[in-house]
Amino acid sequence: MSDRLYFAPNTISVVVAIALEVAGRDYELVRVPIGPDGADSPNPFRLVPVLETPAGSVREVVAILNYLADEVPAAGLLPRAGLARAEANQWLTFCASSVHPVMKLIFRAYRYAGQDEAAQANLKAHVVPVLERTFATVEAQLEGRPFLLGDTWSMADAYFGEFSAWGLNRIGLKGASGPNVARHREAYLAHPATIAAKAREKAATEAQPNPTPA
Ligand SMILES: N[C@@H](CCC(=O)N[C@@H](CS)C(=O)NCC(=O)O)C(=O)O
Repeated sequence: MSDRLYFAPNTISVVVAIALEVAGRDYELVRVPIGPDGADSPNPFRLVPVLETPAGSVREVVAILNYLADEVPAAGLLPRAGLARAEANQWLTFCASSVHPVMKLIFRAYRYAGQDEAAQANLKAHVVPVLERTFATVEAQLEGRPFLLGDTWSMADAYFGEFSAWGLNRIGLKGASGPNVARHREAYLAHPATIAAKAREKAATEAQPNPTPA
């Protein structure tokens, strides 16, 4: 039995697909509804990603990446142990707690500010500077280093790389054009696993035009 990744197009589930590509795992993509329409999502929180493996299900990007890193240590998804692993988790958690939920305040502003457009605009105006600070943190971290952990690529680079693309293309953050962040994002987008995962997601999205309640 192969892994099954419950995904939605253009969401953070692509980062788990990238990890599966790097790890060389055999996986199937199952498109599911998310958000308010996701009543039938396999995840009670109606979120993607969810990874179903022969050993059981895992959700939350940080947990899934740690699981895969331990299952396939030779793939180098994350440093194996010790301070280096802790440092990788520090950046994964930064993405999961300081970047993603803050971006969500913009993408799903109606959820946090109601339907009033002026209230949503006010929320967004306050959120953008908070996000700019997170991008400034990464810009500084990448000074003189190709990757977040230094000379060694890890899944933290893919995770932030996807948010970096969102920051540029969906939000228009100034910090997304910082030289270090821009160079890092280009490397992320050119990585063979990123290209493979995005191509598979596109094909699966076209093959499953209607999300399948699981
Ligand atoms: N903390 C979760 C967040 C997952 C998440 O928010 N996924 C988004 C897609 S990028 C989603 O499913 N959104 C649906 C919603 O917020 O209703 C994780 O890291 O896996």
